[in-house]
Amino acid sequence: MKATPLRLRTDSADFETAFQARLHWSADTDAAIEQRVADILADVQQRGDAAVLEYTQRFDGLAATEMHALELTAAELKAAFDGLPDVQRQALQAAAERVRRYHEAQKKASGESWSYRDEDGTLLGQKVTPLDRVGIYVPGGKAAYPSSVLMNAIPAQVAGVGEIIMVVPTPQGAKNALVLAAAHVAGVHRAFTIGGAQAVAALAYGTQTVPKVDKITGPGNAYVASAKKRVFGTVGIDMIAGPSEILVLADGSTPAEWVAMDLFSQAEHDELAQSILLSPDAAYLDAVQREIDRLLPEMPRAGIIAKSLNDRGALILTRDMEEACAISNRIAPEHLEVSSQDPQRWEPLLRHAGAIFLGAYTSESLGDYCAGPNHVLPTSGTARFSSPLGVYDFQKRSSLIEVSKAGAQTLGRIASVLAHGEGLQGHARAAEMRLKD
Ligand code: HSO
Ligand code: ZN
Repeated sequence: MKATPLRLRTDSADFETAFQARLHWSADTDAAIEQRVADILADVQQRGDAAVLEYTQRFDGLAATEMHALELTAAELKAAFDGLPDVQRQALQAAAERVRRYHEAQKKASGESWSYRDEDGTLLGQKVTPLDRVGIYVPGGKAAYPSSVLMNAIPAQVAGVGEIIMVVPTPQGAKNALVLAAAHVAGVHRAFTIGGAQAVAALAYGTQTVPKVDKITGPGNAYVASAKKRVFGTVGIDMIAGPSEILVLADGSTPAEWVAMDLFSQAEHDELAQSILLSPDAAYLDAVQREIDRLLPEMPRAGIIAKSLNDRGALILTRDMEEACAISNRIAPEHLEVSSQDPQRWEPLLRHAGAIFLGAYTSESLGDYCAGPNHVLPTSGTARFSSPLGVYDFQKRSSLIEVSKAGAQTLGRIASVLAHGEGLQGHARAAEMRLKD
């Protein structure tokens, strides 16, 4: 098996066309899936638990006559944690602590209420409150990631969400001990072994047993993504994540095998994942290709890696590092590694990326598990306008206004003029009544 990412050079005449073609992919929405999801949502909305139980039996082969049988108790989550080998328990806890610390800093920096007073005593401010209840979707199949449980639940917990409800499908009843243990560590309050569009519907509308939540976060397959899109508006959602992406900017100073493995690390997630290397050093691109050839046969997921690199990967020769930075900004990758001796020099030039990993030692994979920042990141160029999942996704803001008697005079005059301009007498008079004569 061979993995040969497309070789491009920015100084060639056909670069633009080839580059655009490589970036392009279609997240085609399948009309049949859309219809099935719409039917499931309507059914769960109408029949509640009974519908969820039927779909769970049909799709996951899990028979239960009442929803409580599909609830994982706190004791069960704790038992899963206690039953892990020491190393796994410690790693999970260490990761959780680091993720918690990072999100606490995030809350301190931008997630607190604030207010100020005008000279006339009028108080203006913003009150930050956590959401009452959120649902976290955890995939159960080949992409069951305990690390994602931490990344979704911990920011919710740090935000102060009252109740965190996890759903995770367990086809044929097969539970993933690490996922349950992560739920325990991350402070999940209730958990149900349900999945798919039926779980999203249960969370969005509520059933006799599953409480209705205010927001649903977490990744899932095409059915889950479609269901999340449809219930948006009834509840909040985080984002619809596309396949993983990594872009490495390399000045040639990092061992080529490190970079080859970093490209593999995202390629192994998904055949549609995208791994791109940009460097002004042609010999270095050759060296990385040699390491790809050498290392690929060692990889258990070689098939997925090869398909991802062959279909969507690229090794791009740039004129210099500045040009590499400019191209990276155009791509706005989910993960951006600056594999350079002098990463601080390039960082100011980098504007659009979900997460930026600086220097040869900062493997993206450390960020996936335990560095601290969230690994739920904007993909497919959406880093141009959106941010990592964070404490702010589990909070909302209310404006606070307390107008003093003196303030009512100044504001009343302004409001009255503008209200008359809009032809709204009620508004104008409400303001005027508070003006002293
Ligand atoms: N890199 C993934 C997250 C993840 N990696 C979970 C390993 N486990 C997000 O793009
Ligand atoms: Zn990953």
